[in-house]
Amino acid sequence: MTDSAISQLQNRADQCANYLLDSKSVLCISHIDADGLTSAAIATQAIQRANIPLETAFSKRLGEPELKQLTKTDHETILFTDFGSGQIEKIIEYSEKGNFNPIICDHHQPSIAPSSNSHTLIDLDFHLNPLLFEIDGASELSGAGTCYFLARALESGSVDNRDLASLAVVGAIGDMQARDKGLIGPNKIIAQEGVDKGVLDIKLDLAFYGKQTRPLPKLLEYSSEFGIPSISNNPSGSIRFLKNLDIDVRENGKWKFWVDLSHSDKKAIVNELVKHAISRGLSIDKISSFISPVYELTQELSGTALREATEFSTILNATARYGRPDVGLSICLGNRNKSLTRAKNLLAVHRKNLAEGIGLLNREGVVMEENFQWFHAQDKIRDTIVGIVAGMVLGMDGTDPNKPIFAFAKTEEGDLKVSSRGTPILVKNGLNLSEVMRISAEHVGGEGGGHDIAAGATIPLQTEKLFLEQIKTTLELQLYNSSS
Ligand SMILES: [Mn+2]
Repeated sequence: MTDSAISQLQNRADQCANYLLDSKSVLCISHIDADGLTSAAIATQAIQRANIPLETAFSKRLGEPELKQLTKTDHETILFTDFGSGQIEKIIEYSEKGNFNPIICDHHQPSIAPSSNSHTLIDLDFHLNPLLFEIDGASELSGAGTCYFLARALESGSVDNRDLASLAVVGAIGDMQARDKGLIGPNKIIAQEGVDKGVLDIKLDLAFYGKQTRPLPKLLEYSSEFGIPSISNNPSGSIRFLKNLDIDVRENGKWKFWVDLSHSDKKAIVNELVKHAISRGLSIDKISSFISPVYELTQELSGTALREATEFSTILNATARYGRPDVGLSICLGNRNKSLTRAKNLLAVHRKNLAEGIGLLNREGVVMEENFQWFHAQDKIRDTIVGIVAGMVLGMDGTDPNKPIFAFAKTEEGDLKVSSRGTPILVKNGLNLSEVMRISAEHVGGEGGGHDIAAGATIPLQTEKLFLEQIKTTLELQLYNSSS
């Protein structure tokens, strides 16, 4: 990322903003995950502050039927957020026929012209996407972050949209864009603007998930991604570790939460965790990842699920992926009470489903191929969360951390959802899952795309075998080309 890349992105954002400001009314349509919800929330607030009439809607996918439906809109302009780039060829077709005026604000890989072999990205005047300016859409800028650039470009008079930076950070974290050292690239710039505006706090802290809402033993037990012997996935081991500490980890007969601890107690626990991990032979890389930048939303109460970006993004996934994006959007727009109660109920269901999905994988395992691994959940894991499960099991016992993973699940619509996840090292070696999914899906009459490190597809039932064969061929080409 260079300064000129940022200013090119800003110029394109200005172009899109001017187009929006000239529109009589706008329909904002967005994707149904944490990044899609925060994208819509940022765009919605910025457009409202610019006094442009607006309606906000969500869609699980953006295929031919959904685009056809959108031609019926009465709104002058359609703003696609967190999707649209992968469907840009079709969107341009509709636009040229005069069906609607599109603006796309996305960070997924744009579809490539089928006639050419070159990798020139299809472009249109009102297409805002970091990949057009050599900014990585998988790690440096999320859909919400892209919308944040649009929001800044929409400012006029006394309007200051920097308060929306906290939502942009939640979106980036929800799309797994943070690395060991935190957010990078334009995401990092946005986070700093949030700090300057007073809506965000960035501090080095324990990287474990659940510091706000999990009692200490659960916080330690659920640290599976760190793989700490006799603590991770070990309830009695976690309690034993805490009881051996020389600090008060309980109060009035109840376990404390991480956020309730004093600074010196936190430090003591981290020191003991590090000592414990060293004595059990955990790698230095793993141990140093215990501590990372943590993003807190200063407007939210400490000890609530909305205080930390990681937990906030989980709440949003729990609404949108269960058919209630309206609840997640409402929370992003600042509504609490009813919306939050609903979201917490959905979160309990989401957690149960994730645990069941992982349990299923532990029992049944994955099918190991030469250059990838896969599993078929049939209808035992919801199609909207099968990708999250795939990401969580990649690297766990029984899977190979050096091969991409593909997961199938049946959808309510009567076709198959395929989700895939890779690793940064695989991407460095040539893996581009967006391309794998697009080519393999088109091969069997479906559609697919996304990022190099994570992508999805929808394909007809009973085409798994052909699809898997195409994955194998495409992967061989990608990994062969990079090694030659
Ligand atoms: Mn996204």
